[in-house]
Amino acid sequence: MFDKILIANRGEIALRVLRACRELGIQTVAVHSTADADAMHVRLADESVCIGPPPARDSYLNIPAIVSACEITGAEAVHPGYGFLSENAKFAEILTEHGIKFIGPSAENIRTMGDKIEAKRTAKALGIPVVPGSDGGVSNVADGKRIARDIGYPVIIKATAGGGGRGMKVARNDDEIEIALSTAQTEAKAAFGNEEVYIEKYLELPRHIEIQVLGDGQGNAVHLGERDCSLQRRHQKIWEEAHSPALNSAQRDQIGGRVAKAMANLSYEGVGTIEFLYENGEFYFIEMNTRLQVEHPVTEMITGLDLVQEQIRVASGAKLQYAQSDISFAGHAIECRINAENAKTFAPSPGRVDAVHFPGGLGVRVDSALYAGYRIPPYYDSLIGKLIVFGKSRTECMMRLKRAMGEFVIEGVETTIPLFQRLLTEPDIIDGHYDIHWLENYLARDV
Ligand code: MV4
Repeated sequence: MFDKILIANRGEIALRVLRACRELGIQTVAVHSTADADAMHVRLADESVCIGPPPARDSYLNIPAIVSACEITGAEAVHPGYGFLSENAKFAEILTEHGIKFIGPSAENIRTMGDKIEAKRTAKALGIPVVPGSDGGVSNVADGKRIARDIGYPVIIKATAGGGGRGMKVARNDDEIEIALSTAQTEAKAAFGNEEVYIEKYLELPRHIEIQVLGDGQGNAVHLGERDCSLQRRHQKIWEEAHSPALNSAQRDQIGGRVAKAMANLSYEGVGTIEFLYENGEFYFIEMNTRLQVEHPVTEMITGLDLVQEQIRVASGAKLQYAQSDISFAGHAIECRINAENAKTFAPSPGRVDAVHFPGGLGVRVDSALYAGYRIPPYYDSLIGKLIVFGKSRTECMMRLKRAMGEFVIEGVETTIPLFQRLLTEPDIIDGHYDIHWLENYLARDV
């Protein structure tokens, strides 16, 4: 096991990793920008190193500064958290070259899944059901029309280097292909420096359901069930739950089993998430995330596993301690993302947090690095905490969530808490009847 880990992140996830390290008896090194000198993760870590000015590219994305921080402190491994360098294959390679362990999958696996066409090819070859579409990139209108007619309209055009929804264009007939293709290519070039795009059948009303996996890089892998992340606004998830209200255990076992087998065949190391669109009882692979995710706690609540400790164990060379039959699911968990934003306009609301009181009690977990007097800097994303609630059933979980949300006090900045207060009275939310477009439709009629 490692003696010392450097945490290349900030905010609640830096704290989350720090807690896992402390329980394992591992020393921690925090890194921070000048804007984060007073951050909680810096205060709680055993050591800290300032790695640059506030803009992320100069600090949290500054690879030489992070490698230097490892060398100065003698950290043997780096946990990247989520975002920032967590899916940067080059970073994983550079750490390896310096004899530092990247806590995560191989650079090769990261690179494959970062190329959305390669990811689909790999998934398909491993027996995972994918959305019907072009087998590779599409560069001209004639090919675009031929493929679209083949799979049937409507279709969606996506960037090969994309992900997270940027640069996607829907086409509903031959006439729309030309403009959709050229717009998608232009946006892909501008956003990712790569104009390659591909075509898929457009699914009109799916849910977003993702499967959590854990592998040891030695050919063993298990699935840890699914999360339903359909409630999103502009491709930002706000509410995640495990299990999905739409699945039964037979469906879960089937898709989970397939995914676990595929990851075992890849010799995948660490945690990963296979994202699907789910419509009319069928799963369609869209992307894989090769990192820990914001919403990992709902999986922890229903499995009892500490996913960050599992990441660290397999990174240190340990074999998986569990076969699939050792994994069991109990109860229901929901996570609400608390952002420092106006609950109606979603305008960021940085500034001083004057008072904080977190909810507690049975089945309530708050992952947050907030404290009274903390100044939320304007440079980073607006997530300031996550309320995660567990119950024996979804009904109990919802009752508890309502109770806990009512206890939350954050004064001095605006937060998304009022949005959740309203959502918790909506019949569709109470019943679990929602799809990927539900929230935007709700906001369009309500605001
Ligand atoms: C799709 C789709 C419909 N059909 N692909 C958006 C983000 C990216 N990860 C994939 N996305 C979508 N891909 C096909 N073939 C609809 C979306 C989509 C979406 C997906 C998940 C959650 C919210 C969404 C909101 C709008 C569009």
